[in-house]
Amino acid sequence: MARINIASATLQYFPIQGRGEPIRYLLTDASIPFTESNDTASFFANKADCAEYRFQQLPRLSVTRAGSDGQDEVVHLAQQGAILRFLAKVAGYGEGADAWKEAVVDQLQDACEDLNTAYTRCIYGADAPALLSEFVNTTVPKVLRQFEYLFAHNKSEAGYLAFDQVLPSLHARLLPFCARSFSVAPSTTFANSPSLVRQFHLLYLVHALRKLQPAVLESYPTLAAWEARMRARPGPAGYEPRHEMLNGNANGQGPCAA
Ligand SMILES: N[C@@H](CCC(=O)N[C@@H](CS)C(=O)NCC(=O)O)C(=O)O
Repeated sequence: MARINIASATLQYFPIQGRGEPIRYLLTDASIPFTESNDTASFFANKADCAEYRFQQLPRLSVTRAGSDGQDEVVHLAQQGAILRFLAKVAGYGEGADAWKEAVVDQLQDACEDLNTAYTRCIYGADAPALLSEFVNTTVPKVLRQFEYLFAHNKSEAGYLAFDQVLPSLHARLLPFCARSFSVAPSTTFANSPSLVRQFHLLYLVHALRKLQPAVLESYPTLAAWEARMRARPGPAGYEPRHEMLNGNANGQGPCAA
């Protein structure tokens, strides 16, 4: 059993919202204090070092863990989805085991990844301005119609996707105040993969899409109600983005011409 000190969390990412933003939402929602590093020079100088940057990419989450000799060591985790799932587990976001509901929610994760990939291709591609218009007018309505259906047919009582979401466990909420470290138990303790992490991914994507098209959820009442529900959670309600820029260049920061 590895003792992880979650209060030591450092998120390294570029000084933009991007793939870091769903992680920041979750850390805030769970009241986990964290340090943010935007040291991109160090990333680019060391990214070929697999011990430091497993897949040569950011975001990266670093925490301290008690080594076998009892000494603390810093360990790094890459991949946005893995970081979100890890944080959700240690923060105690869980639901009753239901393989079907879990799979329904997993669809959202993969669909968000597809949407994010399509979005960033338009943002960073050489012909971004032309691609963005096609993206906003064709891809986004197609995907949001699919999400509207998914959410409308799998709505929890409180308006989340599939599972009702409570605040994380009391243990996690007390973490900043008393428990400076705790153990990450074997996976059986966290048999259910939490669904809220996928919803934080979508929450960020809706925010990014709204920059391109301010009325983006106007035709999707279930998604609009879901977004309001998510934004009313204590973490997101008081959330101030640390970074103004959505991504690394001027594309996509404002409304896109039809
Ligand atoms: N599958 C990865 C993708 C990460 C990714 O694309 N990171 C980009 C920034 S958003 C990056 O590190 N780019 C710099 C580089 O590749 O040198 C994840 O989900 O974390």
